[in-house]
Amino acid sequence: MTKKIVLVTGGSGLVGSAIREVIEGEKPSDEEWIFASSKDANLCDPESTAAMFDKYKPTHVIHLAAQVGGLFANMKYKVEFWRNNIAMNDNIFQECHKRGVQKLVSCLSTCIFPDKTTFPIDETMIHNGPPHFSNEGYAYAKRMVDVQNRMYKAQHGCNFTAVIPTNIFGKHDNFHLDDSHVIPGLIHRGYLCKQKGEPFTIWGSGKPLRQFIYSTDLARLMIWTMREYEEADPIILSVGEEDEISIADVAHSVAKALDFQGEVNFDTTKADGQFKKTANNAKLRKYLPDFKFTPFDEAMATTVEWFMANYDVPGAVRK
Ligand code: GFB
Repeated sequence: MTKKIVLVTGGSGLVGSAIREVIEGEKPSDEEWIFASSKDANLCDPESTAAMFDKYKPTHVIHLAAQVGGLFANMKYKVEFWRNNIAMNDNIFQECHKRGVQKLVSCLSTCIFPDKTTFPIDETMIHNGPPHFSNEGYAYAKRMVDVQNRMYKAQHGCNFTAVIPTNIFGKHDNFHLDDSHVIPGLIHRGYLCKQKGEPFTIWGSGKPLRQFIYSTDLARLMIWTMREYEEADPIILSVGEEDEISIADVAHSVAKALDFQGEVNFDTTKADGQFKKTANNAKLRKYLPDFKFTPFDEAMATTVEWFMANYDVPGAVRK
C-alpha cells in the first residue's frame, strides 16, 4: 500500500493548525502529512509554487492558503482579495494537474453564496446571483474554484473538489483588531477592555445572524473529505440551522468566557454586513448523520483560554 503524501497549504493558520493537531493525535500509518506555510512558498508566484511541489511531491493536497479577513478587511481590500486568491488558486490547480495529484480539496466559505436568495442555502445555489457587496472580491475568486474543479474534471479527469464552511473560529486564528473575523476581533477587544476597565463595544447592531464551526470540528471533517468524499461538487461543512446565533449572542458568549463584568454596548456607526447566510447541512448529514459538533460555549472557552495563555508569548498570537 503506497503511502499518501498529503500537502496542506496554509498549514500554520487557523484550520491548518487544527488539522495538524488532529493528525498528530491520530498518527495515521499510511499517510505522511506536510504542513506548508508562506515560509515554504509564495503561492502567488508560479515558480515558487512549482519549487514547493518539487520538494514535497504530494499525492494529495488540502489547499487552505488564501487571503482571508473579516467584514471590514474585505471591504477595504477587495482588489487584493480577488487578485491574490485568483493567483494562488490558479498556481495550485496547475501544479496539481501537471503532477497528477490524486486529490485536491479546496476551502471556500458560505459568504460566496448569493446575498439575495431563499434560505436555507444549499450547495446548488453558488452561482444564482451576486454575493453581498462587502466581500465580492473574495467571493467571486472563491466561486471560480468551483468552476475550476468542474473544468479540470471535464478536460483532464482530475479529482478536485471543495468544502464550504460557515464562519470558523478557534485557536491560532488571526486576532487583528480591525482585519480579523468577528469572534477573534471581539476576544481581543474584550480582553483589552477588561484590562483597562473600559466598556466593551461591539461593532454594528448585533442583530446579524451567523453559524459558526469550531476549527477542530472542521479539521476532522476536512480530513474525512480528503479520505472519503468522492464528488467534484462541493459540500457545505456547517452546524445545523438551529445553531445560528446573533452577533449580540456571540458577544455575550465572549464576555462570559473572558469573565468580563463591565458594560457591553453597540456601535451602530459600524457596518453590519450581510444580515444572514443561513446554510443547511443536509448533504453532510447524509454522509455523516452522527457527527458531533463541539458545543459553542465550550469551544469559545477553549479559544479564549488559548488566547489569554498565549497573548504575551512572542509570535504566538497574530494580532
Ligand atoms: O466575521 P465577520 O467579520 O464577517 O463578522 P462576515 C461580521 C459581523 O460581526 C458584522 C459584526 O455584523 C459586524 O458588524 N462585528 C461586531 C464585528 N464586532 C466585530 C468585530 O470586532 N470585528 C468584526 N470583524 N466584526 C465574512 C466575509 O463575512 O465571513 C469573509 O467577509 C469570510 O469573506 C467570512 O467569508 C467567513 O461573517 O460578515
